[in-house]
Amino acid sequence: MFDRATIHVRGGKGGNGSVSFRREKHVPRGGPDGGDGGRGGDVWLVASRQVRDLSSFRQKVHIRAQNGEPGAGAHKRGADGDDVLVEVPVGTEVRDKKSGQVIADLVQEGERVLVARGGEGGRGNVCFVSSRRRAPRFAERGLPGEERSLLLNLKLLADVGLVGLPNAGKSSLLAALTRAQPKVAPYPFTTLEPNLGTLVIDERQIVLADIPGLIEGASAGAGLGQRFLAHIERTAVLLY
Ligand SMILES: Nc1nc2c(ncn2[C@@H]2O[C@H](COP(=O)(O)OP(=O)(O)OP(=O)(O)O)[C@@H](O)[C@H]2O)c(=O)[nH]1
Ligand SMILES: [Mg+2]
Repeated sequence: MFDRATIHVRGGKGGNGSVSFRREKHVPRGGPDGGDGGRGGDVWLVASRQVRDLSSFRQKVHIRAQNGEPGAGAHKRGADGDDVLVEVPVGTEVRDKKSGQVIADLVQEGERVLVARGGEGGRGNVCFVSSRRRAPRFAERGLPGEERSLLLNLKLLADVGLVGLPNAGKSSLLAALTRAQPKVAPYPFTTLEPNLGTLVIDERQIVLADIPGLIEGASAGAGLGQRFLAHIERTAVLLY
């Protein structure tokens, strides 16, 4: 199960402003008319139930939004770059890789977060006209988009977490209560990846999570512990 990934995101660059002067028949020296550049697109992450895990981010992934178009003559503003929506599984925690800070915890279907803002477009030369400078021969450049690396960490969303020593019968219980078919065997650490099962009681659905067995010191990394504790962090009930 791919429950961790690193991705690199970058907003689109803003389009450059235009340096342009009006050209018309019989008007020898037209005024400046260079338009502004468009904004670069933003990168968003959105939680989706269609995505089950982070395996689509297995390889180092670079995601960038579209650049803004440059401005043009006749006061034409460049088109804005398109935003990019990246689907991640519901339950994905998003951290800034450099600071380690949590940016978002996407626990609801459709919940989204802006992770890299596109750059502003540059202003065209029209904007730089003043009483002393009637014909500016310069315009602003578009700004680069925000750029950063993100750590994605998927934490399953279950109502009940089954915890216990290896070989205690957790997977057997999950198999007995739900239609899940986890591997059951008479030796410790049979379960290496979390299993989910759904129990239906009075039209209510309860999701049970079976995780690898825990031994003493799991929270400090003993056995397979630490890595899977995150998956039961958000359950309403822990069943021991
Ligand atoms: N006698 C008895 N054996 C059981 C019971 N429940 C499960 N077992 C047996 O205990 C063994 C381990 O069961 P699992 O369900 O794989 O245990 P687990 O807690 O998921 O183990 P790990 O995934 O390795 O942590 C299997 O051989 C099961 O058949 C029970 O209620 N009574
Ligand atoms: Mg098991």
